[in-house]
Amino acid sequence: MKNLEVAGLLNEIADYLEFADDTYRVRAYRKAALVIEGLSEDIVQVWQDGRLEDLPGVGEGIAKKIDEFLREGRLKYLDELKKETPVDMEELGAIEGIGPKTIFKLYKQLKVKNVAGLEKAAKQGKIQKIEGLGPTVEQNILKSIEFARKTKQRVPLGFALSSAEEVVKFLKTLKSVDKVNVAGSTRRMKETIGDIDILATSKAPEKVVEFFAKMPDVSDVLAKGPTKSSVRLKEGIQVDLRVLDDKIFGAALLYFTGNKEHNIILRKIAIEKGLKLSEYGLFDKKTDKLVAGRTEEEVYKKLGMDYIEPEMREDEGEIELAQHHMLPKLISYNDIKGDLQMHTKWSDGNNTIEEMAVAAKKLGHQYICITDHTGKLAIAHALDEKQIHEQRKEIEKTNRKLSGIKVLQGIEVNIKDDGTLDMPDKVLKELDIVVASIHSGFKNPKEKITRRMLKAMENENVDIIAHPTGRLITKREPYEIELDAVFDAAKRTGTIMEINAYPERLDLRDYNVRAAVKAGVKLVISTDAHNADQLHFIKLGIGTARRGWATKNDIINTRGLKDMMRMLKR
Ligand code: DGT
Ligand code: CA
Ligand code: CA
Ligand code: ZN
Repeated sequence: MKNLEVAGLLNEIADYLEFADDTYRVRAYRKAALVIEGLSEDIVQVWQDGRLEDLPGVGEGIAKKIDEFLREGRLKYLDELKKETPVDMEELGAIEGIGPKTIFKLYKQLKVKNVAGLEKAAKQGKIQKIEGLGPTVEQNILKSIEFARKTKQRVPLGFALSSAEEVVKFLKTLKSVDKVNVAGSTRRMKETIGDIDILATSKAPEKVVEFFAKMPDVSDVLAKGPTKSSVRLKEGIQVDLRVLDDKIFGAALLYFTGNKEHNIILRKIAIEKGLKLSEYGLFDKKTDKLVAGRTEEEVYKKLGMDYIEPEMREDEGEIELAQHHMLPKLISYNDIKGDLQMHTKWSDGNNTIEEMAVAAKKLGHQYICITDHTGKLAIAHALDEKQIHEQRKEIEKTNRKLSGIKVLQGIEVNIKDDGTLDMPDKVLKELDIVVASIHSGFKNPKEKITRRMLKAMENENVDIIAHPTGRLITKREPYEIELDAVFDAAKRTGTIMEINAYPERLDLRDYNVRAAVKAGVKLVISTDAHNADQLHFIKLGIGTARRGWATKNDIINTRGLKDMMRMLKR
């Protein structure tokens, strides 16, 4: 449905109208946006029937703009508003905690036009003097600017990984390429990526480098030599390629996978054994003879330790475990049997239940759980009790129609300010799985958020806590929460903690997973997919679980349906 898109468009117009100081029209656009956001039928249908003006709050002027947008996919009026506005709304809008009203105020009183101006005004203590803002807002603005700056240069793994996979696929089409492998932080599945590192083997390296630099996605060639090259892709991320001899591929892969600290320790261990380790191989120090290099496994073996999975190579104690043959056996990328959080057209998703089920089956899943939003959450189309019953019928119909995949009915229910849920227990009881999460009050003090969470976990109907820290990788810090207490409660109450695989979330994150595993908490890896293509995100969650040293046994959705259900509270 295009409802959210149209509502977004009207809100964007309202944002810009704040600058015209036209409160009447700002209100009109916001009201219309709210109506369309909450509409239960498709706005395109309303438009095609010529019923736009029947909607409350939609007059002739707004109807015309919606019409133009749905016909042309753009709106001249908005383009003009953007051109006339003296401030960089896009840049300023990305700073968490200030909305269009504040931006307008700051422009009017302090002539703030962009983030640089905003920072200057905050540092000079000018923002706290503005009515309605104050010192806390000023401090938060400075923190948000810092956060935006810190995270801007790095790309979330989800985006980098698909770019890296594209490059690998492209290079494999060239005949003279033998092996291609992703290295660096992307191979370690780190949550953000500085640049993508790729290694290839070939007898004709120059040909490979040439081919690489001419990929259709390349915007700039930053460097090019006989065996290596760096390019910038159109999406903005840098890719480094090195072409090597097959004899030393393992040693090079080990070196360029990193991380640096892990490498340094390996080199020290090599020296203690009278060897020398580099990107060119493992050599005997006296004779300079190559001892190992073709595979990573043989290098680790000659260094006297077990093979260490890339996701663990962070100098977090993994080397010692490998030396004592005590490494955990990590969950593997094909261990997952189902996905327990996703949204459909019933709330803010883009596909039907059946479409999600068919796509999940193609991925090899045996079951999925539909968890559309419910209650009074500020998200469009949150389901009410009646709609939950209607959805049940559709799920049953889908289950009768499809074989090889079982669809469960769940919901994502909001944990309210006082820790109660915004759906009564008698409704929750009837669902297969209940996923609860915090979507409001992110700035509450630590004790309060922790208390809210614990209270929700005490509810016997709550099976899973979704995205437990609320962070968005490049946008929002996690809310403050006492995770140790949460994990204790998870164990005590049998509540499952989610590793949300959505690229912006990865929440729990790697070291939180490790703490949860250590505390004996059971986990689930779910995609939170909002359309069928996003079911692929599961691998990002698995990568995060592996970085947290989780084994198959720690993750409930590595089990078949019956066994998985038995892991839930009820
Ligand atoms: P990134 O790109 O910031 O997300 O992180 P990485 O880990 O991909 O780092 P990058 O691209 O600078 O280098 C790739 C790998 O190459 C790195 O993980 C380890 C290795 N490496 C790079 N520079 C050095 C170094 O100075 N010493 C050692 N021992 N290894 C290095
Ligand atoms: Ca890198
Ligand atoms: Ca690099
Ligand atoms: Zn959510």
